[in-house]
Amino acid sequence: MDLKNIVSQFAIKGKVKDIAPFGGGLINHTYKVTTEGDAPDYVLQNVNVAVFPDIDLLMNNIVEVTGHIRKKLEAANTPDIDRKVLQFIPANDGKMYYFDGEKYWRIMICIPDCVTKTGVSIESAYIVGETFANFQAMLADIPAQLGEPIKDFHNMEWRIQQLKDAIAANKSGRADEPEVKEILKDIFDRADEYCKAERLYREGKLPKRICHCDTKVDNILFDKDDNVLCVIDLDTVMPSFIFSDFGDFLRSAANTTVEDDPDLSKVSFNFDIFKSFTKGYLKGAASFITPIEIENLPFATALFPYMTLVRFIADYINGDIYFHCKYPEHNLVRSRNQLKLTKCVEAAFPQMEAFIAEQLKA
Ligand code: GN1
Ligand code: MG
Repeated sequence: MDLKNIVSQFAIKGKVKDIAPFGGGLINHTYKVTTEGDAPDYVLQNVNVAVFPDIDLLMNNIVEVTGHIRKKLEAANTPDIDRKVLQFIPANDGKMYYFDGEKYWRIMICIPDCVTKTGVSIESAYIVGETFANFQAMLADIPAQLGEPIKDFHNMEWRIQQLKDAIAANKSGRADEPEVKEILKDIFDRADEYCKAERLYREGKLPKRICHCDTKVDNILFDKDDNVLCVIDLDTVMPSFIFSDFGDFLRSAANTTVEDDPDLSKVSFNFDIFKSFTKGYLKGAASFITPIEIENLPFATALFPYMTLVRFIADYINGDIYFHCKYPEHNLVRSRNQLKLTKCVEAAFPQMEAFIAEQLKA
C-alpha cells in the first residue's frame, strides 16, 4: 500500500501535498506528511513491532501519558499547549493505529516551528534537566497502570544476560574478533558494579517511577530561541529508575561528539554540561527525589554509556538485527565510542560527587 493511502486511513485534516522520510531514529521509520493550506502537517510512523510487539499496550501507554500531561498543562494555564505535548490522531475506525496487513502505522500532529539538535548548550542543559524532572514529576500521579512496551528495557542484569546469549550463539562469528574480545573484557570486568540498581531495587531501597527511558538530545523539540517545547518519542515511557532519564540524557548531551563518531579523540565527557543539567534536574526533582537516588546520580551517568555499549556490541555480535546500521562496522564503531565515554565518565566520579554534595549544601 502506498503512503498516501495509509495516511487516508486516519482522521486527519487537509489534503496531502507530500510525504517524505523524516528524522534519524534507530528503531521506527518516520515520515513527514505535508498538507496544503492551513491544515497541520503530520508525522507518520511505521512502528517496529519486532521491538514493540504489543502495539495495543504501546499506544495505550502513549495515549495515557499525553492525555495526563495535557491535563496538567491545562491546569497550570500553560500557553501554547499544542506545541508542548504530542497529539496522536486515531484511525478512521477509532483505533490509535492502522494495520495494513503487514505493517502497523500511527500518525501525530507535527509540531510547527520547532528544531531538533544533536547537542545542547550549557544554558539549555539546565532547562532540559528541569524539563525531564518535570516530566517525571507530572507523571508521578498518573492514575493509569502503564505497561512495559519492552520488557526489562533498562534492566542492566538482563542486558548482560542478552550479551552472554549473543556471545554463546555467536551468529555472526564476530565474538571471535580480537578487538571485540578486548571490549568484552572491559564490559565483564565492570558488570557486577553496573548491576547495582537492580540489587538496590530488590533490597527495597530504590524505587521505580514513570520515566521516559530514551532521553537523548534528539528526542527533545526546541523552539527557535532554544526553549524546550516538549519531549518526543514516547514509546519507551514506562516504570524505571530515575537513572534512566538522567543518565541517558547525559550519555548523548555530555559526549563531546555523536554516539557513532569513529574518531575516539573527539569523545570526552563535558563536565560543564553535567553540572548545568544536574542543577536543573535537582531543582525540578526536589518534590520526589530521595537521598539514595541523589547519591547514585554519578553512577547513573556512567551506567548509560555502559548499557548502550553492551547493547551495541551484543547487536554487532548478533549480526546487526536491532539498530539500523549504515555500514557493516557501525555497531562496532558505536561500541568503541560508548566504551571510551564510559571510561571518561568513570574518571570524573570524584568531581561529580563533589559537585552534587555542593548542590545539596546550597
Ligand atoms: C534507540 O529509536 P531511537 O533512535 O530514539 C533505542 C535507545 C538507544 C538509542 C541509541 C527502543 O533510540 O534505547 O539508546 O537508539 N531505542 C530503543 O541511539 O531501543
Ligand atoms: Mg528518537
